[in-house]
Amino acid sequence: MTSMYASRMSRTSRGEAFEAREFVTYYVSEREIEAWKEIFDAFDTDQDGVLAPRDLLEAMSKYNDGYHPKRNRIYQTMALYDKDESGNIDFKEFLRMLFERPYERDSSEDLKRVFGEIDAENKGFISEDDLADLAIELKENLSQEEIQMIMRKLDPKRTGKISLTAFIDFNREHIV
Ligand SMILES: [Ca+2]
Ligand SMILES: [Ca+2]
Repeated sequence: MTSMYASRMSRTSRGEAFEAREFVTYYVSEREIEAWKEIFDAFDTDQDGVLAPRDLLEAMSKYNDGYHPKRNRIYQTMALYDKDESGNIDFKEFLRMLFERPYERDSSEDLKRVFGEIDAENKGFISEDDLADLAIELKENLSQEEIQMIMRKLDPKRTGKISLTAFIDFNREHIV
């Protein structure tokens, strides 16, 4: 009971209340993010909002019936995804670990190609309709509201167009 309550009250590493919306991108819906946050919180055994190697070791022996994975292995895996080298994995890094796709590895060339695929009509920008088509293609059940939210992030000036530059910047800053 206590731990259920604690997970509902979960916080991010910086201490502010958790907002799933902030992590929504065009390929992960709010509902999915909430589900992953629950798993993240279950792993975060000391509930400080980040995963340290100790959390993972403890969680694994707890959920895997006493199985103790190799310590080195955990450190290695964590180092791979600890992009800001803080020594632990925050929720953003955790999502990146789950959703990293080959074409999202920070390369402008790859992102240009993805941009071109989303902008199927070669308009030179991505519109709200393009995002809606993409969501259908990826079988993500994004609501109109979620799509608009992504649109607002990528097109803060509300021009109705997402430029290639904005797209690349967004992908670098977010889960990718
Ligand atoms: Ca922790
Ligand atoms: Ca980190």
